Amino acid sequence: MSDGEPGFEPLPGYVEYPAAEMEARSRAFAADLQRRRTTRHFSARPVARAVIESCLEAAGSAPSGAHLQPWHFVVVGDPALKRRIREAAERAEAEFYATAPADWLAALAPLGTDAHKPHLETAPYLIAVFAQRYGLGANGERRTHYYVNESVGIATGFLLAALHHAGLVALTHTPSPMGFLTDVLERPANERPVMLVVTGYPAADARVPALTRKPLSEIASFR
Ligand code: IYR
Repeated sequence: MSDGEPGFEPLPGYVEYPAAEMEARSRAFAADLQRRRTTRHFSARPVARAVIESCLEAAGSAPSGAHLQPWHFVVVGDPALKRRIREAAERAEAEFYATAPADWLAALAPLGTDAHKPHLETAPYLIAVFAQRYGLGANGERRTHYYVNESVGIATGFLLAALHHAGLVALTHTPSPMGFLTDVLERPANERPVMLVVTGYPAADARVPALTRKPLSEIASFR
């Protein structure tokens, strides 16, 4: 198929901003994302399900290998399920913190993390991100998925940006190992758990480590 053939359509929804407006928008967006912080301190205050749905629609707009959209998001709001996930994650993390290499633990020290994960129960929603290693056709036949890690990473980035944009905070959590999520959330064998995105309002006394970000000159070069 070439792009002049049927099956293609004119670029929908594209908006060109005047140059000055483009610059101002790019600055404002960067400044808004720079305000995003990861905190482990969540309020139990409920969040409207409609907000989470919109943020997941934003995540699902991500580009993906061959447009196969190899992701699935399980939104866990049920307190009993959150408790099971917390208990399993804390078991896994207790082992991690007891056995992780010293340099890894040293790298984590400034973040103040430990095996204690009360936020997995406090926050109103845990969004479990699953990567579909392959797809399943109507008759159960396997369909190869391409660039799965990249695609799911981009979608999860969109999700984090959307949650921030909506005014929520989020914490990415990668319990190690996290195979228990497949069992607890009853996901099929073609899916692999990638991470938990814990989200909600911040606690009134939420704290974050005093971190700085690399300046532009360190993260980018122009040739
Ligand atoms: N999974 C553990 C440890 C951990 C690892 C990294 I790399 C972090 O940036 C943060 C934590 C935990 O969640 O505590």
